[in-house]
Amino acid sequence: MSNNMKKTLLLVTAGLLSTNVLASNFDDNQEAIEYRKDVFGLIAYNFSDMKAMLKGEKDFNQQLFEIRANNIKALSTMPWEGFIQGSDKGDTDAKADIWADGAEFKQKAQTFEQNVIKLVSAAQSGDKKAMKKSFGMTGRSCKSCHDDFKKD
Ligand code: ASC
Repeated sequence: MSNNMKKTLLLVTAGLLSTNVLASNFDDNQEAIEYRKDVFGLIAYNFSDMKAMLKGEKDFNQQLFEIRANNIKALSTMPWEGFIQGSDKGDTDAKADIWADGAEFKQKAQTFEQNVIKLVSAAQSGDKKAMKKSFGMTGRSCKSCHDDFKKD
């Protein structure tokens, strides 16, 4: 493979990491807002349950922990489709900066996706220390985006 082909392949792969925000079929802002809130809600449920297991607030169950990590991986690429142009208007905590500062938002979304991939590997390793580390990194990537782009 030529260097140019390798470069193209790399760029295409990087592009696929995040769902293309242009491809959506929502009827209006509110439908898009509800869609992304539903996805975030499922991510939050799965993440909180993992947190409870890591902190010993719930019994640690290796199989369930892996399922939770995989659920979040599947969900991690899904919210972005809901951020259609203009959907800072409606029942949402999304800041208009998301659209004004799209590259930064996309970067944070990709960092989250990448951390979640590492979280799945850590979960599969069965190594609690690795799980805690990846879990912390993932949580920080949630927070970093919320700090900039979510109204509190
Ligand atoms: C959660 C949740 C978030 C993140 C964030 C991590 O469980 O609902 O928004 O973790 O608090 O810092």
